[in-house]
Amino acid sequence: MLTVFSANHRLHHGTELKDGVLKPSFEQPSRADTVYDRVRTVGLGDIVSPQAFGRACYVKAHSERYVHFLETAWQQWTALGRSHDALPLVWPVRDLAGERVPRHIDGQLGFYAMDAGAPITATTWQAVKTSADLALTGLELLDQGQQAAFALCRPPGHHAAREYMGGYCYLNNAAIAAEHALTRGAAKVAVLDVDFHHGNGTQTIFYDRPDVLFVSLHGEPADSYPYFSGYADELGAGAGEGFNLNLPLPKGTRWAAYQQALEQACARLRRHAPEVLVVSLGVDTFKDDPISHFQLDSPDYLAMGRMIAAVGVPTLFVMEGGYMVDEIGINAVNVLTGFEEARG
Ligand code: Q9C
Ligand code: ZN
Repeated sequence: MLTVFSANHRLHHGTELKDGVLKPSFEQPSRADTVYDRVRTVGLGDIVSPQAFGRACYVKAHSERYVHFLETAWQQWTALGRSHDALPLVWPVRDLAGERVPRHIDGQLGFYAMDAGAPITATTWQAVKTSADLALTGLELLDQGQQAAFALCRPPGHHAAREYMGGYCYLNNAAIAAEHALTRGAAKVAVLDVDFHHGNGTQTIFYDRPDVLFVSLHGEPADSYPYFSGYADELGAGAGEGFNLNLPLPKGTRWAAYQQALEQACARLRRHAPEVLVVSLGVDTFKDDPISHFQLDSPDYLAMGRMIAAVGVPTLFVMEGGYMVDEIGINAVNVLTGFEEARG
């Protein structure tokens, strides 16, 4: 399996609020470098560099004004003499309208963010667009006849929606790749999200559409970030009703229960019969993950890869979360080697 990678991910390293204190983010550069090292150690396959696609591809999944905001936020922030990470402080919740875009950068940050978990630094945009380019390049490898590809994306993407960032995510790499598959002629696409956190961004981008099925396994929202989405009764809307499947799982979920839910997910994916499967590959379901509470162990990821292979569709893996840096490489690459073993 080919891996798409760029060192540009190192241009993004920000801070986050943890227990009320601003600290270096869990979403740090060593994550992608550790996965890269593991890809090389096991000899997964060649590593290729991304092509530059540009905003025409990004705005299939996002609005023009949001992409423009991401491009210009740092310049607007520093124009006020600020030099630390740009973070939002105020949001248009419930009865605060939130329809007009504020002129002030502090207002724009709240308008275009779901939380304070996506800091913007001087070089964040360069890393963000390269991350989307990795996913787009991976999709084109499938288009050229590869059975599978791995986009080693960083920053991750699945919390980013059409017009907002959050949860370490800016552009939704998986959604951008799914849209690109449609552009390239696929009629039906599916996204399987195995990150510990609900892929709220991907869900909302495709919520009212039947052409992109979204299936997610995640910690139940009553206990787990992003708290406000991921319930089992979110089924899709309008023409998209029945094309959104959430499988929330309780705290402490182990492989036996996870496997059952994944089998249900795979059955739904087979019934959709997509021409391309995009997997939002987060390994923050690992037992020692510092911000999550599932109990998967390293060998379980091999089994996960075998089950995904049995869906039998050309598959693009897109890296999402996973914060136990010591084992993120083993776990992520186990999914890929499990997949390769099963495909033969
Ligand atoms: N104590 C991804 O895995 N912070 N994003 C949650 C919980 C946000 C995770 C804090 C976690 C975002 C891509
Ligand atoms: Zn996650």
